[in-house]
This record gives sequence, C-alpha cells and structure tokens, in this order.
Amino acid sequence: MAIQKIFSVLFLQLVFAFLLVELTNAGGLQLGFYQRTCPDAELIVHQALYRYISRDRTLAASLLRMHFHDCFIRGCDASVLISSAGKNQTEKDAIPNKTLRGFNVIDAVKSALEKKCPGVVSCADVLALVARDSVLMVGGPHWDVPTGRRDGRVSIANEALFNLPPPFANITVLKQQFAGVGLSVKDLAVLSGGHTIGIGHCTTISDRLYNFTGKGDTDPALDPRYAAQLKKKCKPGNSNTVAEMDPGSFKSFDEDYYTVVAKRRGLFHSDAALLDDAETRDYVKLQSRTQGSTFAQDFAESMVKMGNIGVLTGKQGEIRKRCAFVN
Ligand code: HEM
Ligand SMILES: *[C@@H]1O[C@H](CO)[C@@H](O)[C@H](O)[C@H]1NC(C)=O
Ligand SMILES: *[C@@H]1O[C@H](CO)[C@@H](O)[C@H](O)[C@H]1NC(C)=O
Ligand SMILES: *[C@@H]1O[C@H](CO)[C@@H](O)[C@H](O)[C@H]1NC(C)=O
Ligand SMILES: CC(=O)N[C@H]1CO[C@H](CO)[C@@H](O)[C@@H]1O
Repeated sequence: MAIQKIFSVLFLQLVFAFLLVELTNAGGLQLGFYQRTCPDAELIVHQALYRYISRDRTLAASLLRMHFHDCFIRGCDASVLISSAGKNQTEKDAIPNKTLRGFNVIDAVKSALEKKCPGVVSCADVLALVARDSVLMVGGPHWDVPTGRRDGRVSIANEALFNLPPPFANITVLKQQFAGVGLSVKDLAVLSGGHTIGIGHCTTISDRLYNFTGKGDTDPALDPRYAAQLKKKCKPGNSNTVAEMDPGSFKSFDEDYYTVVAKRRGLFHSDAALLDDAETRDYVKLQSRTQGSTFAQDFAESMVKMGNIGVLTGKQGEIRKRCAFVN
C-alpha cells in the first residue's frame, strides 16, 4: 500500500514536471534559455536599450516594427538585420524597410551582450527582447519572452515585398497573410494595435488621399474631415513629412488606436480594413470602449505567438557575431 502510494505520488510529480516543461516550451523556445549560459542577458538588453529610448522615445515604435518585419519574413531569424553585399540585395534594401530606424540600437545591444557572453545570444532573440522592452518603456504591457532562437543565414529583398502586408491591403489580404504565418484573425486585430505608437510617412498614404482608385479620388473608408486635415499636412509628392498614427499619443502605448480606427481615422487603409470583417470589427468596437479593455493582455499573448513564427532552434542556423553579417 505504502509503496503504491509513493509510486503514484512520483507518477503525479512526473506528469506535473512534464506539463511544466510543455507549458514553458513554446515551439522549441523556452523561458530563461540563457539562464545558465548568460544569466544577465535580459538585464543587459534592457539597460543598453534604455540608454537609447530614454533619449528618444520614438525609437520604441521602430524597434517593435522591426521584430514584426523579421518574423513575417522567413520567421524570427534576424534576417531583417543582414546588410546587402555585392549582388545580394537583402530585406534591408526592400522598400518596406527603408523606413526602419534603430539598427544602431540593435548593434549596441548586441555588443553589450558580446562583451559579457561572446557568441551566446542570438540577434533574433535580441530583436524579440528589444521589442518587448520597447513596448514596456513607452507604457505598454510586459510579457515573458521565450528565448533560444537561432539566426538565419539568408535574407532576400524580394521576400520582404511579398510577405509583408502593404498599407493598402484589404481585409482579405490581411487575413490571408496572417494565416500564412499561423496567426489568427484575432491576432490580426490585436497586433494591428501596435499602431498605437509611431508614425507613417506621407508617401504611404498619398494614394489614399489623392488617387485611391486611380481616378484622383480619396479612400471612402477615411473620415472626410480627417482626410481634409491630412491633406493639409501631406501635400502630393511630399515624401519627408510624417503623420502620427495615434494622434496626440503616438509616443505612448495605449488602447487609443481602436478609438481612432472606430472613428474611421486609422492612418492606413489596412487599419480601416479592420472594420470590414465581423470579428475584427467587434474587436475594434470592444477595445474602443472606455472600460474593460483587454488589449494589453491580448497584445502580450499575440506578441509571444508572433515571436514563435518559423524560429530556428537547436543546431539550426547560427549565433551571429555581428547582427548585420552572417558569420
Ligand atoms: C497588419 C498589417 C500591417 C501593415 C499593413 C503595416 C504597415 C505599416 C506602415 C506602412 C508603416 C509606416 C512606415 C513609415 O511610413 O515610416 C507602419 C509603421 C509601424 N508599424 Fe505597422 N503594419 C502592420 C502591422 C504591424 C504590426 C503587427 C506591428 C507590431 C506589432 C506594427 C508596428 C508598427 C509600428 C510600431 C510602426 C511605427 C514605426 C515608426 O514610428 O517608425 N505594424 N506599419
Ligand atoms: C545570396 O544569394 C544566393 C543566391 O540567391 C543565396 O544562395 C545566398 O544564401 C544569399 N546570401 C545571403 C546572405 O542571403
Ligand atoms: C483585395 O485585394 C486583392 C489584391 O489586391 C484583390 O484581388 C481582391 O479582389 C480584394 N478583395 C476585396 C474584397 O476587395
Ligand atoms: C493616379 O493613378 C492612375 C492609375 O494608377 C495614374 O495613371 C495617374 O497618373 C495617377 N495620378 C496621379 C496624380 O498620380
Ligand atoms: C535603415 C537602413 O538600413 N536602411 C537602408 C535601406 O536601404 C537603403 C538603400 O537601399 C540603404 O541605404 C539604407 O541604409
């Protein structure tokens, strides 16, 4: 009897240990992957990043966007960071990446890590941790980032064009592109909320304002009064001016994005498109209410999912020494 009891307790403990491993094991990644090999890794990332964000809060938006771009092209493997060499045009040179800022921040974070634990922490994990801390530093939620990503060796400019949703995308295309990387319609609604921080260049909305269907028209999905305001700021052919995506609080991570979209004042057609599908529209409406927003919690969950897309683990890929170059 006693022996049986001991066995059943042992068995239960085994089951429990197994479940715990399973829960913390997200697609081959795990929480605290560097606990043994570089115990201060996450602290080093946080401190190096803080030096930049405390001087320029607007960097947070670009660094969040960088992780999104990385994950949508070839998975989260830091391919977005590889510099072009010779004939190879990399993702960095593709049109959507021309507006990415903060590559120098990633380099600084990586060199701080290399000083303490050379050759241990991947650039792909740096991107995931930097995105998490960037959001946190501008008032957003915190989430635990499973780590253990490895860096890819390939980066091709054209893939950025085909795999990143364009700002003029309609809801069908957006849903398809998110489904293509294993993200749900809810993830689309939630992650679009990343546009609560940051800016868009006038060039990206110029067609929307002046030539939506090629007949000199304005996107009917845009509130006409807001369109008039935007036209004052963004003259045709103006390429350097920028517009805030969440006007008035574009430097703070909050749920205002959904209020903006519900008022038909989302900056891109892709933001407005969230009103064209029952599920995404319901989500927008729900979050734009003043009380009981679940956005912070939802965003944390969807970011972990996005961070799992196509990751390289184990012996795949490499740990790049410098993020801009394969070893
Ligand atoms: C749903 C499809 C999406 C489209 C079509 C899209 C498109 C764009 C475009 C065109 C810009 C403006 C770039 C510029 O002109 O400087 C932008 C900026 C931005 N995007 Fe997205 N995006 C999408 C999803 C996401 C996701 C999933 C995230 C992160 C979770 C994100 C985060 C950002 C941020 C933070 C900025 C501001 C960047 C800055 O201020 O430098 N976007 N996006
Ligand atoms: C450069 O292009 C070749 C041919 O497409 C490819 O095999 C190689 O992996 C590319 N290098 C990088 C760094 O992407
Ligand atoms: C959405 O855009 C795609 C590609 O531009 C187009 O083929 C499709 O007809 C559009 N769908 C709707 C419902 O407008
Ligand atoms: C508007 O779009 C049409 C079709 O794409 C193009 O032929 C025309 O030149 C554009 N007009 C302007 C002012 O850009
Ligand atoms: C930030 C960044 O690396 N941007 C690059 C985008 O592509 C152009 C040329 O195609 C480069 O000059 C930029 O450095």
